[in-house]
Amino acid sequence: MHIEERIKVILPDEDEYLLGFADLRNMVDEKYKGHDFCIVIGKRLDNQIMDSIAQGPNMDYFDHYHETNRKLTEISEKILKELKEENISCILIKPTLRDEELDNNHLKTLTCDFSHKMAATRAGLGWIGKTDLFVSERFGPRLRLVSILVNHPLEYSKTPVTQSRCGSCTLCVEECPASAGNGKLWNVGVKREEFFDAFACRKKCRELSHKLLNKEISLCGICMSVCPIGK
Ligand code: B12
Repeated sequence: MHIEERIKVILPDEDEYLLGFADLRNMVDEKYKGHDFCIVIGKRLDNQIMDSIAQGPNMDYFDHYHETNRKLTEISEKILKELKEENISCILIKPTLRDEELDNNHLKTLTCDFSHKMAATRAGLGWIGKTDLFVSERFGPRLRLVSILVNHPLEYSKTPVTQSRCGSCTLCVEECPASAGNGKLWNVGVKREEFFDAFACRKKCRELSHKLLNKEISLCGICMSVCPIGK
């Protein structure tokens, strides 16, 4: 069985997960050099919980966020084991980073050295929405992502998505409490700063997390909740 097929078998439930393979040659940071191919997994978020955060985050969402990260990491570790048995060198890019894992530059740029969303568009799984969320056809933005970089070419069944499919919808832009999006449609040539203010988003996420959860973290999710795709 091909490695792609063996990875599919590891995913517990097709209704809950998206799987894609991306060619990221010339797109990964120097630090990941030689690992130019990528396995991207999206885990669907619970619809009831996502519907419940249209006005801001709650404790169910907080718990679900951690549980989803845990499940994605668990599945990724099974895949890593399979890859290592095939002598394929691999690097896991975790779903998120804890504050203590962030480098000094992060707070100045709000940018990590690897974008799961970029990997997901290159894998042909979806596009970037008007408030900078990755939007898939199947689950909309209601998912969390994890990526595994490998040094082994993969078989790509889908072509990369290079432009937004949001059309004239502006719901996430209107509902964002930070007014972080300006409504411009994304394509691969458009930089985040041209359509989305990540600093305003983070500030509002922290205000809402403090007020509604009494926690010093950056949770919100209103843009994910209001998107009509995947509801
Ligand atoms: C830093 C960070 C933040 C920052 C900055 C957010 C931002 N939009 O940049 C803050 C703290 C504000 C934040 C907030 C949130 N975050 Co956050 N965050 C991250 C993190 C750790 C890094 C993102 C990053 O480096 N951004 C830098 C910019 C440049 O890259 P980008 O945003 O990923 O997207 C650009 C590229 O992908 C590019 N692109 C896409 N395809 C292609 C193809 C080519 C060829 C090229 C050249 C470029 C390109 O287009 C995008 C716009 O320019 C990621 C995890 C990760 N490692 O990816 C999670 C992540 C983006 N966050 C996530 C979530 C869910 C949230 C929140 C909803 C909070 C919450 N959990 O309740 C909010 C919503 C933010 C929003 N609307 O975007 C999810 C998004 C899921 C989704 N459906 O999109 C991620 C992917 C975590 C995960 N594992 O699922 N986050």
